[in-house]
Amino acid sequence: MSVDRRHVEIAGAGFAGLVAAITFRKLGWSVTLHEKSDELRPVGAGIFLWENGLRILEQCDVLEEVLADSVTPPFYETRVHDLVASKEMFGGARWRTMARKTLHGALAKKTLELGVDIRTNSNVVSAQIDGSLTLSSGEVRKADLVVGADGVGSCVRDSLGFEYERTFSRDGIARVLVERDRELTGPQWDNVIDMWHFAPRVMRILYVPCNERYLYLGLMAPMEDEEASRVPIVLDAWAETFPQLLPALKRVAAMEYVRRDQYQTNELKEWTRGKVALVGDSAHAMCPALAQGAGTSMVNAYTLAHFADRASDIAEVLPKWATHVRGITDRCQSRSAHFAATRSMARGYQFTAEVMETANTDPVKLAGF
Ligand code: FAD
Ligand code: 5PR
Repeated sequence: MSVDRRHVEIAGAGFAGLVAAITFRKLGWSVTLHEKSDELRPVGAGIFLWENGLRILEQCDVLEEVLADSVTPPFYETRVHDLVASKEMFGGARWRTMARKTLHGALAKKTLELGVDIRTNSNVVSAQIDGSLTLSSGEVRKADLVVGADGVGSCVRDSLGFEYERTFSRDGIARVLVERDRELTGPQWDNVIDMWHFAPRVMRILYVPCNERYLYLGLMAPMEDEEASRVPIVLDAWAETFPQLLPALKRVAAMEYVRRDQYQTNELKEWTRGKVALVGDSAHAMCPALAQGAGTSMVNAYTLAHFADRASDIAEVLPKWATHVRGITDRCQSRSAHFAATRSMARGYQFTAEVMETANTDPVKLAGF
């Protein structure tokens, strides 16, 4: 049995915090994970993972479990005004679609198995560069390293005054998980279908099979289109543009609570300060166009743990880690922002080798092995 050597305090049990907790624990650290909610639960609907994220699942020993409850659709199809613009298979590269609870559930279970000290209802209010965390209860927790994985509204980040630039794009998206319907079966409904309409108004639905049971739907429209932005959704407006999806849209219209987000990009000058490191959306919230929000979060959490574990001086290694990994994240973030701003994913065949750089990154190599 490994002796607990060093101690890490992690704020936030999203994908970044869970992967950080698992990786540090596997390296023999003692780990406390703070989650402000009353239980570990996922936010959001469905998710794509690519080679980079799937490798992380391998490293966390949860790949089999996630594969059993996810799919690789035959094609990633793009349609404009109901005409097929492209059908992509990413040159055989691995990709997978799933419900977010499949991924979050597998990671959460693993943190428990590994003996991570998980504290729910634990609200982090600030961090200090000497490696301590302050909770809303007033308790101060000391560690060799503090990880701010507390998402886009990060208290760890804001309490330390990290500077960042936040940009919103013009579109918003409602993302839901609905039961699959017998009316939407047959081979064509097994594809991811990204359906764009530009006239008479801009409306898009990203249709994503997650497994036998669930569909992930993203309903996108400009923020200024009041009717198309309304939640619960206005069924007539969506069904007029997407009549073929009527059975699924009826299910969406019947949902009482539907969350809608505006696309945003946060660019930080630094990701680290003293013995504090930010990972995931707290450091690099990005537009979802390349479906890499979660992938980059998990990769950065994993590489952080390995850099910290190898270092004798944590404060000294953190900026080196950030410099080493962030180029690839920054490029993904700016490409995603560009696709969101120009809506140019609609042209089809946008997943070039350059654009797929992040998706195809091997995190194990990136961590320096
Ligand atoms: P988060 O997942 O936001 O996790 C942060 C965690 O920290 C949460 O559990 C939160 O409760 C906790 N927390 C926050 N503040 C505190 C505090 N002060 N103290 C303690 N705990 C705290 N990407 C996709 O690829 N596909 C999608 O379908 C998709 N859907 C999304 C839907 C929503 C609603 C959101 C917000 C994002 C979505 N994204 C999606 C983006 C992607 O999910 C994120 O990039 C990824 O989840 C980031 O992970 P994270 O761990 O950094 O942050
Ligand atoms: N791809 C994915 C996605 O969830 C969204 C987008 C692209 C997987 C929206 O959430 O461009 O809006 C997108």
